[in-house]
Amino acid sequence: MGSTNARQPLDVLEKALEGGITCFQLREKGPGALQGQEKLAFAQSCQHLCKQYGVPFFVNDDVELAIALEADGIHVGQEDEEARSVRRRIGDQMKLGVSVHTAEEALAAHSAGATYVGMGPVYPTSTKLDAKPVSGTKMIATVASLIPELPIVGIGGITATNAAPVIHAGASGISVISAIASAEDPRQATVFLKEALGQAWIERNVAL
Ligand code: TZP
Ligand code: MG
Repeated sequence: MGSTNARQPLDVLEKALEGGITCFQLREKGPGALQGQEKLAFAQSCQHLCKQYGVPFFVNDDVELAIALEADGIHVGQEDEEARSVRRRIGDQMKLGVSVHTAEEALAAHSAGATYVGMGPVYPTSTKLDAKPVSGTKMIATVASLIPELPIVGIGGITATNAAPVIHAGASGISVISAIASAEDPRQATVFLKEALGQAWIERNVAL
């Protein structure tokens, strides 16, 4: 998150909601991350804001928190609780996102009950320090043709100027942190991202 916005995450979220994000994921981790009651209260504030805009609220990693808040979704990585076990705990209503990096992981996530998979980092990023090597869009294309019914969300270094190849490769959407959170104007940055995505969708449909 950029220095201007670092102390007002709820303000950034509200601007992003005004700009038209279609999903929000709470990813509270790293040095200085809120814990316990503070994390719970912050999560509730984010969820409340999302509800006002009718935007689904997801929790990253923390299955207990997602269940306690009756979140719309939970997202886990390969190093977190196993997707099949998460699906068992959350039932069939809550959405389940799983980060994958290979076709095998995507197939496993699909059969474990994932609603969608996250793939990346598509481009270089400094946001996630323990991110895997940059994957480009090729693996997205592979998974999209292997499991067409499984939505893919690209992540990592995505901006309004480089989002199109992610959609062209077969992703259903993109996920960003810095392109919105570090922007001078998070609302306008969201609008630009949506415009880029809209254009990419037109190009993809024309190419079909
Ligand atoms: N997983 C892979 S890259 C990444 C995550 C959570 C960080 C994406 O952040 P940014 O700022 O949009 O590159
Ligand atoms: Mg994780």
